[in-house]
This record gives sequence, structure tokens and C-alpha cells, in this order.
Amino acid sequence: METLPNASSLILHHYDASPFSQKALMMLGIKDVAWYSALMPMMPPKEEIAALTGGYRGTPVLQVGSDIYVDSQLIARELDRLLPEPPLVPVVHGAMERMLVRWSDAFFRSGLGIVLGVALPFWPEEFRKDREHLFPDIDFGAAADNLVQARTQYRAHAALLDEQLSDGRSFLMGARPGLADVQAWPFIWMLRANLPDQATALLAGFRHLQAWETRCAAIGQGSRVELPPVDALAVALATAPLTLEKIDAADAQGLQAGQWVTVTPEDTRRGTVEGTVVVATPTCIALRRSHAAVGEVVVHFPRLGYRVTPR
Ligand SMILES: N[C@@H](CCC(=O)N[C@@H](CS)C(=O)NCC(=O)O)C(=O)O
Repeated sequence: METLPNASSLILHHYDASPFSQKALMMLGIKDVAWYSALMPMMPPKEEIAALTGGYRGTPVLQVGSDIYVDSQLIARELDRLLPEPPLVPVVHGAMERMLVRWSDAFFRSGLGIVLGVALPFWPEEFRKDREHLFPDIDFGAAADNLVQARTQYRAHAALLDEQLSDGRSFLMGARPGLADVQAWPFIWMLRANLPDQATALLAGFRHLQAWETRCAAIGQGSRVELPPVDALAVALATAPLTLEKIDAADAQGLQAGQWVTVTPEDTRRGTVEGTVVVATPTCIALRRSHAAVGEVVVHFPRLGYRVTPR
């Protein structure tokens, strides 16, 4: 791969410890593609990603020139659009693997419950405060009491995976890995990496799952080249967004092109972005905005799980 990224290079803004980043890494591995890795800190200040997105601080975020794709849901769509083979979601699978996103979030929450129940007392104070802000719906004071329930939920989710694999298939939807595996494996990885004793105990007896886990880990990340985040911002500054206007005539909010809105995730406080509507479809909302460090960019969000508020 060339050492300097250009307008069509894939640049992933992320940090490796995040299971949602692992979703994006696994997608890039399935595609077996070359990409640039721009690392962000795990907590604010997160200046570069904030400049690029206009205030969304989360991981993963995919940048292609001046088009910025927030959330693993949209990253999956964009990667299949740019690089159709092999597909993350084969056409014959319809949208079922995308629908798994809510199941995937529930699996994450069970894993997070275990991590909080076991490891919270060892977290640095500053990190705990940041995560308490991030997850307003979680009672951190009750994390230890919730541990048994979180472990039970986690094993119930894992049992579904083992059952799905029990006919001897290699991956969740058949012979090839795809988005269904991406929705699931990062949360197995999360427990194995952070609390291996918990993982061993809770995945005990799930031999189909364990064999699948090894296959998923072997997929890798494609070819990764590290890129200083400021260089990623320079790519945005040197390019222009390619997204064309597209508005759903039956939009549930009646959104119009050029309208000023804010977009914010509904599940955690990953930040609010303000701009003018370029795309409003049932699955995507994209805003045009600008910043001195990146010039004009279009920031794309999924519609599912995000709130759009007219200003
Ligand atoms: N629905 C989002 C969820 C992303 C998410 O919650 N990521 C967490 C890390 S695991 C995050 O960004 N936390 C805030 C931060 O790292 O600053 C996606 O699929 O991309």
C-alpha cells in the first residue's frame, strides 16, 4: 500500500480495546483490504475525532476523504458498497444480519455488566467518572449486585450462538463469515481479553462456539498501516465530500435538504453533531458541516438508534 492516504483510502478512527472497534476490524479482515488506522484516546479530550465529526467522540468511525461514517452499522453498509466482494451481507440474507444489531447491543450490555461487576473497583477514578457520564442508564453503584444476572444473560446469549453453530457450519450464517459473526464475536473477544476466567467459566461446554471463536480470531484485520490522526484530518481538508443529496419523500420527521438539525445517539452520550441535512433516508441521516481543521465534510449516521432534532 502507498504510505500516504488519498481521497479513496479507508481510514478507521478507533482504539483497539473497544469491542465495537473490533467489529470494524473484523469487517476489514473479512474484506481482506488495506486500510489506515488513526488511533483516538479512550476518553476526552478527543480533539481530532471531535474536529472530524463535529462532536461525536465514539469508536469506530470510518473516513473516506471528506465523507465520515459514524457507527459500525453504517461502516458495514459502506464497506459493502465500496468493496462488494466478499459481501458482509450477501443479498440472499436480506436484512436479517443487520436486524441482529439490537441483539448484539444486548449481548454487549451483558458483557459490560460482567466487566463492571468484577473490575469496576480497579478502574481509575477519572475513567469511572467518564464511563458513568457515557452510560446514564447504568447504576454503577449496583454493578456488583448485578453480576450474577449479567453472567446469566451472557451465558444465555452465548448458548444461542452455540445452538446456531450446532449443525457443524463454520460461521453463523454458513460457510463464510459475515455481519452476523461481526455482531457476535467481538463480545466473546471482550470477555476473553479482559476477564479470561469469567470467559472460561461462562463458555464452558459450548464446543461449537469455541471452534467458531478460533475461526473468527483467525480472520484478522486486513492490512493495517498506522496514520497520525492529524494526517487523517489533512486528507479531509484536501478533499471534498462526494455524497449526493437524497431525501425520503415519506421521511417520518419530514426532514428537508438543507435543514439545520442535531444528531445524537440514543443509547450512550457519545456526543451531538450539528449541521445541515444532505441525506435523510429510513436508514441514514447525513449532515454537512465544516471546521477549520477539516474543511467541509459530510457526517453520516444510522437512523436506527440515533435521534435527529430540528433546530
Ligand atoms: N452503536 C455504536 C456503538 C459504539 C460504541 O458504543 N462505542 C464505545 C466504545 S465500546 C464508545 O465509543 N465509547 C465512547 C468513547 O470511547 O469515547 C457502533 O456500533 O458503532
